[in-house]
Amino acid sequence: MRSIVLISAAALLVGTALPLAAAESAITVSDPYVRLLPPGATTSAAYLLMKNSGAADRKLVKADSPVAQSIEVHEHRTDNGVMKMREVGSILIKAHAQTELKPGGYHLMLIGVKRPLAEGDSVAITLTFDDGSKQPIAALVRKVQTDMPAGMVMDHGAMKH
Ligand SMILES: [Cu+2]
Repeated sequence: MRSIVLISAAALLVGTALPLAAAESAITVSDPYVRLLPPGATTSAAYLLMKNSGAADRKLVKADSPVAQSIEVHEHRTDNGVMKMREVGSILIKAHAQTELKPGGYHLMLIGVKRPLAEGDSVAITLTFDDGSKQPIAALVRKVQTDMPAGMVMDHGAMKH
């Protein structure tokens, strides 16, 4: 009987701990990757898919990486046929929905990349959400197929922030 009592005590502990753990991990990140840039480039972009399994809307407010001096949360938008990008304060991931960061849309701008990034390299990025929770991810460097002309990509990389 004693062991049964212990088991139910343990179950109780797990039961109380789970809601907290779930609150921390309502956002699931999948397929994070960083755009491969030509040698010498020090600005790149990271893309990923965020799924919110929680009941509350969540916002991505910040990202950091040891390989970049800073990371800005950006959005690409086409205004009158001209593609522009701007810094946005946050990216919304609605409750029970998902938000994709992808070429031509939202992205994380890696500024001041400190070392050359080769295809297949893993880039550590820490995401911070509006509830204060943080999530470390590992983004693989990969070639990104794009419809943008090469000049546009170069402009993007050279853009002053
Ligand atoms: Cu950008």
